Amino acid sequence: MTRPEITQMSLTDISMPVADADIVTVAEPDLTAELDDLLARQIEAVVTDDLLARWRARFLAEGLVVVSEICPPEVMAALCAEVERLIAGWAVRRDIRLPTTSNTPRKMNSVKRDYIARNSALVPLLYRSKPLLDLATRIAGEEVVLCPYDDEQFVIARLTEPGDTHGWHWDDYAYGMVWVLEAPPVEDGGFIQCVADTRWDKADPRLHEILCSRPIRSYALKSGDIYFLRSDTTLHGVYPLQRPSQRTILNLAWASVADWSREVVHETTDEVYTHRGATHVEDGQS
Ligand SMILES: O=C(O)CCC(=O)C(=O)O
Ligand SMILES: [Fe+2]
Repeated sequence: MTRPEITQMSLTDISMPVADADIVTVAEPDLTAELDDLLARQIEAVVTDDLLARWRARFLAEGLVVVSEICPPEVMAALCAEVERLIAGWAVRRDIRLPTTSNTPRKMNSVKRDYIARNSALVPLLYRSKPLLDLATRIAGEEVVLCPYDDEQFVIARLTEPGDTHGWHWDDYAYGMVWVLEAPPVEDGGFIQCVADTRWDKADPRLHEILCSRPIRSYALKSGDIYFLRSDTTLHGVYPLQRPSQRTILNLAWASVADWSREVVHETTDEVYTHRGATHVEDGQS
């Protein structure tokens, strides 16, 4: 059996607009195979048993592990171009505070899941990519599956202004793979911070108590880095930008099998990524 030919040209084709198509119908089998093949080959080449053991130990200890090596450069380049196009077309400005996380702020431009799913083939393909889910499963030590709640599956966020931040929070579902497409120098802020092994009580989040009782780890990531996060039990937030700059991420949110049988109330995502309180930037159409 021969492998599909992999070219920059066909990756560019993956990132063509697919207006008003559903993600189930946009994934051309050969493009799915091409992306999966690229990722599988890269992962096989870089993730030795020894590296996997180190990633897993760090993930268990810190709730976050940086896994940037898994992405071939041509996939990262195609993804950056794709996210740029999605932001230009569908980014919406958010500036809100959320009571369920002790009123921490969300000040950012974001593209919500529906707009991404309707206008991108590449992002939904990445989200469902078997080699990525398999790797996540090996790091987590349990099966990592798609998120049962569509709106939380993937999101794009860009910080640009001084004070822009994705404030301290937990996510509703167990796992996230965050693709840091652009990161400012650490002196400008915009770095991710975590408090491992913490629990979210939505009725009484006691954020400051948790911050004061546990060590906070900060990660100076650079453009092109990727991290895997235990997002439901790792308190996390992005340090506010200190000056005009640009930090852009794509978050792929996955679930545990247990998440599928849990009752989850989604008020945080609904508040951040639905239209309430949103103002448009650029040529946003939402
Ligand atoms: O921007 C980041 O690095 C984190 C994103 C995040 O926590 C989220 O989208 O829920
Ligand atoms: Fe998060």
